[in-house]
Amino acid sequence: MRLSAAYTAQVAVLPQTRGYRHFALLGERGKGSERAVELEAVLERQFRLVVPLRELGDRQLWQPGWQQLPPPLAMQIIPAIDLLDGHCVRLHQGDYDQVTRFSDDPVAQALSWQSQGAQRLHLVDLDGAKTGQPVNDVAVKAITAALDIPVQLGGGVRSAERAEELLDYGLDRVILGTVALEQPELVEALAARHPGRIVVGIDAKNGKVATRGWIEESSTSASALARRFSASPLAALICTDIATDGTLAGPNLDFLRAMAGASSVPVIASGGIGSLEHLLSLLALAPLGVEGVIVGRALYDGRVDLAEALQAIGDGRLQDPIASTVA
Ligand code: AMZ
Repeated sequence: MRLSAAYTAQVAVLPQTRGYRHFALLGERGKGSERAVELEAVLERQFRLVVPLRELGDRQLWQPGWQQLPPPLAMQIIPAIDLLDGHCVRLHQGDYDQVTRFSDDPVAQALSWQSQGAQRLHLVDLDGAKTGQPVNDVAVKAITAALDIPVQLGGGVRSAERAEELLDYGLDRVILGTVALEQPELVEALAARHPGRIVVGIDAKNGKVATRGWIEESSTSASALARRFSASPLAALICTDIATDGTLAGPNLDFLRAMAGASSVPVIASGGIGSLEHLLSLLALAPLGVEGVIVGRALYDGRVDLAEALQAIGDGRLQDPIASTVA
């Protein structure tokens, strides 16, 4: 977009509009609706007005132009509901002996995250992950029916038939962990049949893939498994660092960086979020392909306020790129 020479930029700065600061425009010839159209353009969030430095000394010569801004760094924040015997729980480092129960009403909990602005919900059937059999389908179906936002589920999905049954329930995405390690070709075939709806869950203990409720450890490295799927039409890789999961100690950024580097499939980070600062620290990985983060315990115990977090790092986040891009 190029601005007509009939307009000059005024030094006065409009107070931040939709998160950006903009120069006001004065139309020297343009008046009324013509000027209003130009002003409207000024307010478009993906552009900023630039004035060549050499012209700054002489206000009459200003030839303002427009520069497209890079897309703002943002990340999807996905609240997690882990289901154990019909209740909402969190485990510490995935240990089924260290359970904190947060709610006995999973549908109410899911609706609460939705009403606080969540754009997607992450469900885990913890019984399913451990036993390979679905145990929490009543809650899963009720949540999927009650919510308007897309819902994804992992835990115990060990066959193509089961994955398709879940998609038929109305789930937006199905996550496969154990099967992705043991029968990767099954996951690839599913992804080819349902592009953008199959997710691989890579759960890593000391860099190696863990399966079956994180009870079994393999000798396959998490990044090798990520590479295995780098050309598949998967919706995402959900990458969990088991050592940090449920600890609130902060995400393992090195692990996530390695996972994002191993595959061109978008990465969703999982594990360790305990504060807004932890969420902000993930933004540095957004350009590498980390597009979302799953948050559990920190939301339940109030350390992270979902609405505040969405404003800070979500899609509609406020930021002022002028301050950070002007040299
Ligand atoms: O907390 C745990 N012990 C746990 C957990 N959260 N075990 C498995 N899972 C999740 C994985 C993945 O989303 O993060 O279950 C899913 C994998 O299940 P499966 O049955 O495909 O391996």
